[in-house]
Amino acid sequence: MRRYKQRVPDVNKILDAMVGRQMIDNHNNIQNDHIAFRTMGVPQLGIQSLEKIFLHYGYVRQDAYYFSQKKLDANWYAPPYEDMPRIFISELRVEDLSKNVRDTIMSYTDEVKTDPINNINIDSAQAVDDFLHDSLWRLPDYRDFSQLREESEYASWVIYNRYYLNHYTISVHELPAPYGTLSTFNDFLESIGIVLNDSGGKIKTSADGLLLQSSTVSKLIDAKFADGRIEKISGSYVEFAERKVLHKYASLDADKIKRIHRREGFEANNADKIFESTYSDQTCKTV
Ligand code: OOG
Ligand code: NI
Repeated sequence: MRRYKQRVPDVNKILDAMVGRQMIDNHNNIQNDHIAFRTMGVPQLGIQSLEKIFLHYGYVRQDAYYFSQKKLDANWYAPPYEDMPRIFISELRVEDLSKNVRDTIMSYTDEVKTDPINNINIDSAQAVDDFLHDSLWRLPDYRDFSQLREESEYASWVIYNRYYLNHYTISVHELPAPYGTLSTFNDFLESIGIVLNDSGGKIKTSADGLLLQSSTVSKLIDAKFADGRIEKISGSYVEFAERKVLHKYASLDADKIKRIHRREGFEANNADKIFESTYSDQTCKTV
């Protein structure tokens, strides 16, 4: 979270304003619905590699999702305890890209000879933290980055940002009235100058109407490339989720409602649009 907060100034801006409006007492008072990571889908990396960390700590793999246009696969993982965030991991289907882009990606990922998770001391939280922020492959040069971005904005994001946290997610339904719905919370966010991803509308709603999500547009970071160029590229963003109570628990008293009574999991159509929080069509709105 320390590095994520440095990369995404919106996090402290939002939390400070939430304290100011007495939604929470302090920054640690929010419920983190889930966190997300992105990976390259090559044999020694990808979901099957990164998930080992979370499986080791007791997470359990749940549904898989497929995004044909974006050429992505994803999985989500349920935590061992209720107060821990869910995990969402996606991977680029490198095999489905054009030969040129595939070759460029593999010139980087081939530097990783074997699954790196097998070489870290997975029991050490510090070792895991270091691993997530270590370089897996050489720093990209700007030409390669631009070539990837033309075909897949996800590919260019991962080649530069690697396993940096892609987003964390504030649970909006936990907040006191009137902020406990995504529509009022979004209004609050915009009133403090936060720019929201509006791909598919600012609120993405699941088919059953029970999972509502919105997200900020990713912050642009100054990226230094191997050729010495410094360019502004997409970093990470913040997400907001409202999970409504399942119909069968509609008569429960508000103070009895726990996570198990609310809509679980994710929704492919929502996710498809949330990925675009780091895509140029959205990030250009902040400059
Ligand atoms: C993940 C986008 C999907 C969700 O909650 O459905 C997502 C990403 O941008 O890597 O976060
Ligand atoms: Ni998410």
